[in-house]
Amino acid sequence: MPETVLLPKPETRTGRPRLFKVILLNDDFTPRDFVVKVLKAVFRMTEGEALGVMLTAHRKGACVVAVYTQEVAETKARQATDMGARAGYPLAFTTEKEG
Ligand code: TYC
Repeated sequence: MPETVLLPKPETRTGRPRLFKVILLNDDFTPRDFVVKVLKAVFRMTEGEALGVMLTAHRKGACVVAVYTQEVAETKARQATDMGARAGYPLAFTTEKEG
């Protein structure tokens, strides 16, 4: 019987992981101070950082919040979107592959 050769899993890779942007989308209903609260809680932003990101999304329609590995980006986007939904707001965060 030939020996079984265990090959490394395809996802066992070295090198740089793919990065994903978390993007905040504007809406007409979520209060500004609630958006700031979510950004501080989920993305560990200061008040000033959160205000800047919120205002950019408010004025331009969307703003990049931060960049993470795929799993972290998707988890944070879901947690932040869930915070809005639990409070009855349509606040939405999406993710997008970098580059
Ligand atoms: N546009 C909202 C308002 O005027 C505030 C807001 C800003 C909502 C940014 C979402 O991503 C957002 N109350």
